[in-house]
Amino acid sequence: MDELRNTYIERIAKAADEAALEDVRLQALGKKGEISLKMRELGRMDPEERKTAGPALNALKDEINSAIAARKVALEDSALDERLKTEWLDVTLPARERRQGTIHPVSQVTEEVTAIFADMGFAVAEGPRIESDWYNFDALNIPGHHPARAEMDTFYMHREEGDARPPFVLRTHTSPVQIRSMEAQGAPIRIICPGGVYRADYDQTHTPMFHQVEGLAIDRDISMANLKWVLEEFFSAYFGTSVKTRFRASHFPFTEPSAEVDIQCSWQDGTVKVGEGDDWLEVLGSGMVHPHVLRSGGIDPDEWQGFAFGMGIDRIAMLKYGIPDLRAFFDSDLRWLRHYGFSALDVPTIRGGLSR
Ligand code: 2NM
Repeated sequence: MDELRNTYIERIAKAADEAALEDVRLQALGKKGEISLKMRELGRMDPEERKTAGPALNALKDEINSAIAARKVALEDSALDERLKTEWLDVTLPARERRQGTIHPVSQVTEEVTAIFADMGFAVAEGPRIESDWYNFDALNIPGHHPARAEMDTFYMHREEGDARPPFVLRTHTSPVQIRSMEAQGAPIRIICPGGVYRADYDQTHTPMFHQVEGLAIDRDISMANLKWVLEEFFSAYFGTSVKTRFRASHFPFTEPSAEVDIQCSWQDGTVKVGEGDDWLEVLGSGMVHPHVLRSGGIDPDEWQGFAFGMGIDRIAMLKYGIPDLRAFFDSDLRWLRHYGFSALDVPTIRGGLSR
């Protein structure tokens, strides 16, 4: 028994890794291991002999199992010590750089515009980009023969021969949202409607999809004077400097009277600067909402009146942030987006600046 014990304790101590240790375990305690075989012999012993050999073999088996377990822990510890000598981590190193996306100038400017108008009591309204021709044209007092309705400017949804549904279009302006808002909430109302619009046009200064923000204020006594104040307040806040406006008489089917609005600017070396100098830049269309349009929205023009306006978001983004080419807005060029995009931390303020 002592010989057996010494043999295996020594082999366990000499096992150099876990595989060698497992070999030793099998030699002693495996199905055909030396101690297992000895235990099988117990059956053939006489009772007196079995009384001493049985417990002794069991004790030896336990001792060998414990020795193997202890050796296993020792091997694991020394393997870990070995790894710790060569593998190490400098936790003071800076983290690996992670690429971050940017906020598109159109999104940023939409937020800026929204913040400024929200401060003047305007809510934001949104609507579908696919509209019936009633919401996009008829409701806005745009007659069937109007050039804006011609196929060349408007994207019409495809219709199979014999399809009796009314024509649907990609909205050419966000005004349908204002008709829907008038229908839904009635007067008084004060909203802006930002969003993408579509016109079949493509050159240096036109893309077939672009962005507009339109505004609408209806109450019992709203006038052009309120319009002028709201727009000057807006442009001054947006550009972060006092901006003069110039109203020129114009014509739109949905407003009467109508005015195009210019903002004060200067030209130097081919670049424009807003809020100084004595040149003018056209940026906006506006007017008093036509009685036909109020009626389309379910509002009684004998009781209510108000102003509406529309401008291009892409256009005023280019002016404020010195972006030269409109078409690049929609190219998804990552270099352009990194250059002209904004950090998610640059939160627009009502003073036209950014806060961090
Ligand atoms: C413009 C110019 C003038 C306008 C009118 C309306 C509505 F739906 F309320 F009648 N929304 N926007 C409007 C008026 C838009 O864009 C150049």
